Amino acid sequence: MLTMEDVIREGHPTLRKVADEMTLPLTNEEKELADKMLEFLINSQDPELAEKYELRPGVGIAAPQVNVSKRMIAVHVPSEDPEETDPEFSGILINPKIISHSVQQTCLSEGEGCLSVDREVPGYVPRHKRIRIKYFDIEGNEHNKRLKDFPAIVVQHEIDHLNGVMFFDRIDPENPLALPDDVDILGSDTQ
Ligand code: SB7
Ligand code: NI
Repeated sequence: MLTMEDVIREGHPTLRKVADEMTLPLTNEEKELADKMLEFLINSQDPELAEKYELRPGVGIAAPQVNVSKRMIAVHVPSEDPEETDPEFSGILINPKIISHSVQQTCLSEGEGCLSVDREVPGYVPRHKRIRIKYFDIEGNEHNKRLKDFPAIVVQHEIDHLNGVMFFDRIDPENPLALPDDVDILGSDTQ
């Protein structure tokens, strides 16, 4: 099982590397890591398990954050509807790639946080509002999917980790609350 002790923090060189493309089929070791990454997210969103194992709640995690420089991310975004038990978007994405995106941008009203960053960094993080992604699942099947708003933001945050980019790199250093044209602001409650 993964815990916060497995998550590397800001300053670790792996977080600044461009991660390697994965070859399919995945090895058993890679499949095990994929399962553990998704399990970490699900546990981290369960208040009892999060407290028991001292997990920070997370909706996404990228392999480089556990010091594996490979292009694999896990995402688990719960539904906005509290009655709905199925997540809005959940899975392991291998070699994810944004193939097209909207001109319109969006950002979270509360800014972003990161499991690898143990401090609050205030400021808007502009992201594409809508993206079309291509990726492979752990079985090696190819997927093509459109995402918008929060799930799109999460996937962009995770793909950034595969390219050595941190969320605060995208905050305007002069004026963290400055917003470029054509950016809307999305209310956030989940991180
Ligand atoms: C806010 C939080 C996340 C993504 C986008 C907006 C995920 C935070 C957890 N991570 O550090 C994953 O890389
Ligand atoms: Ni992060």
